[in-house]
Amino acid sequence: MSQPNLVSLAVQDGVGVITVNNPPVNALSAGVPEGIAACLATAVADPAVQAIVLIGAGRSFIAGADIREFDKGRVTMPIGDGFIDKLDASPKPVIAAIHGYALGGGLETALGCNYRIALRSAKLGLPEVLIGLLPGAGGTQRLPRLIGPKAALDLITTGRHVPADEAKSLGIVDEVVDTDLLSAAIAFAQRVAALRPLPQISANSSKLTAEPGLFEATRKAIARKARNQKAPYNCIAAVEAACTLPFAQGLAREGELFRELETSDESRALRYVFFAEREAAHVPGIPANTKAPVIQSAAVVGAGTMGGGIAMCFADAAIPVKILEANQEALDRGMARIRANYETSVKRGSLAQDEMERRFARITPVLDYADLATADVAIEAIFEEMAPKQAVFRQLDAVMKPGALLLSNTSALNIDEIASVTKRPDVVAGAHFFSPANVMKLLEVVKGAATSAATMNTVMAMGRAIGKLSVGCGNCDGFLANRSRAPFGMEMVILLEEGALPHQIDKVMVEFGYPMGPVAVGDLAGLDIGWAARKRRAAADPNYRKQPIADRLCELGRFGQKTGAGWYRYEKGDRTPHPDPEVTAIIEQVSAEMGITRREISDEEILHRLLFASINEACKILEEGIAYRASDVDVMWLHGFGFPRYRGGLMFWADQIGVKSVYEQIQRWHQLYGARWAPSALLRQLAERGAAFKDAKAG
Ligand code: T1G
Repeated sequence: MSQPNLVSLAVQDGVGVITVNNPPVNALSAGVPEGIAACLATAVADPAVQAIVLIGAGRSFIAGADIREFDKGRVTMPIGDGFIDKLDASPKPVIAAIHGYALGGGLETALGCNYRIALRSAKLGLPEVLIGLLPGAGGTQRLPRLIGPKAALDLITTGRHVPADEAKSLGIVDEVVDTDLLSAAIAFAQRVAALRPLPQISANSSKLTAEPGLFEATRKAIARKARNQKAPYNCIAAVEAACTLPFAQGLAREGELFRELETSDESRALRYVFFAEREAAHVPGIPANTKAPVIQSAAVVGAGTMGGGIAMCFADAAIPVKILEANQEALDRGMARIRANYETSVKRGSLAQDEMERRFARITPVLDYADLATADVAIEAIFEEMAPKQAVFRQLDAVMKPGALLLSNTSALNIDEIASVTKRPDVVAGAHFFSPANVMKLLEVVKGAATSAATMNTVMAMGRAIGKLSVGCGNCDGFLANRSRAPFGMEMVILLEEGALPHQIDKVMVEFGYPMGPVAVGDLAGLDIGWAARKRRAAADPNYRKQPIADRLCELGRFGQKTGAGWYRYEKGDRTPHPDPEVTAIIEQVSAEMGITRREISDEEILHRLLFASINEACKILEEGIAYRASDVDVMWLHGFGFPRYRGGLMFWADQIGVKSVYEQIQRWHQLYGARWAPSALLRQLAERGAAFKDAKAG
């Protein structure tokens, strides 16, 4: 059923202009495909119309099918009752005029047109694989016909957005203009109005010759990244069908392969993540789209690994940044590390030399706090101890201009305690970057008791401006991320004492989808860092639960990859972890000393004990209002701890198992192991209500 306000037709100088107006991104929601088909029929029937232009109102062409409608089962294929085939069959030339985004069903719509003209700033692509689908409206059949199977496979299996100029060089668009897209499209339409035959991608198979072994090679190339996933392989199979079947049969095969994915757990999880990442931008109590002052300049205190990475984030976003250290030697070391990081990117070809120089030049090393005074934001990134951090904040409070934000990169310490040494706690907040700060996308934005809503809003926006995914939360020991992850770490220690071995735990988590096992990650990060932190905690808290196995390894100088041995043994110059019988002996020795009789532990017990422990803690964090919504926990675990994206995140995955089953299992472990498994009140309530974790909100 078409809705006039969604799609309209106006005739201008013999050209029928069909405009899609479905903000915010002109998705092909119900009524849009039908509206396009109706306007097309009118334009075709109108003798005054020689050619037709399809354009989007507002900020974009069409950004694809309406992803929300998939979960409501409202998307039927062929999408919009085959409106794209009607465009393809039009007796009058149809020109797609593209600005903003032409993605998924949007690009497929444009491929159904005879010509495509784009604004230079436009982005085009078929990103369906990123939400566990494939281009199901003819994209896998038309794009290979237009640009060849190899280039089409690249776009379809990566889901990457292609800038207009590259789209032109690939042959996807016919013309790129810099301004006034509509006039250019109408002029283009008038130029081609009489040209016949009309170029029809579906009728042209001249480019469909695939080089031998292309599809097999592509399957091999994606194997590591596409582990446990189906969509990337169905994408390849669909393009293969384009090269082996006539168009109509290829379309039918595409439809079959699409339907295999539409209701898959993988796609439901990835669609959930799509919206969870956007929802995370909203902090309760701050209306969406509340304007935030733009950060024009920044300052970082501490040029260590984190400080240097944070400074690079600002420089990469073209924001000048000053970085301060206590002495020249430390400052030089910090700047040298930053330059080395950039040089690695240049060597890898992911950064041009001149762009590197531009970015490095935006970072100014200083020794005097007074040099930081005019910056819009100052971020403290020194080692994790309260007193030195408070000393930094006293200095910043003394020198920074009024209105400047004072942020701490602490990953766990109390923001209120830090803010308490300043006269402006309302502009103090946590900005917890994840290591390496210039690579990891997550920014945990921590609201202290006195932090103002305006400060929260500005820091959230600052994170997006430097390419981060900002997720807000309240203040507690370890905030949302590390506090929810800590029980996972503790359960891992206890499982090793009870009977598991490092390679067994890592095998379980890698098979589950993690890029690397948690034990091996410890060796990568360096076991000495955790050892130092444990010694500090044990000194401060006599009841602190010791980790005798890890301590024993460190006492033997086994700090991980950097010493060639940790939980695993490493060959010189090789990062491959090799199980080490010496470690097994140490583990068995410690178990014996602890009076533990080691037992066989199943892979499922390992997986569930590690993740259920954190699910229970995440529920406590939600009920305390520290986390604003369950999906924020998921976004943090995906972008902070490498949780496999196609599983949706910790809480979404738990919902697949079911709250009741998770609760009952935790109750059994509570009986068996005591207080550390005491179920959270929220978990019990959700189980009793038969509710899902995704419905869990703060407080
Ligand atoms: N469906 C529904 N809502 C969408 C949407 C879509 N396709 N795209 C964006 N939105 C909403 C989004 O939730 C947010 O809402 C607002 O628009 C702005 O988005 C048949 C099966 C276009 C690059 O995968 O990648 O076509 O939070 O915050 O950063 O083969 O949105 O404001 O309420 O992301 O400027 C394929 C998905 C679909 C593209 C803009 N298309 N969108 O990014 O804004 S499947 C996609 C994006 C398909 C066919 C198949 C990005 C963007 P709210 P935003 P942005």
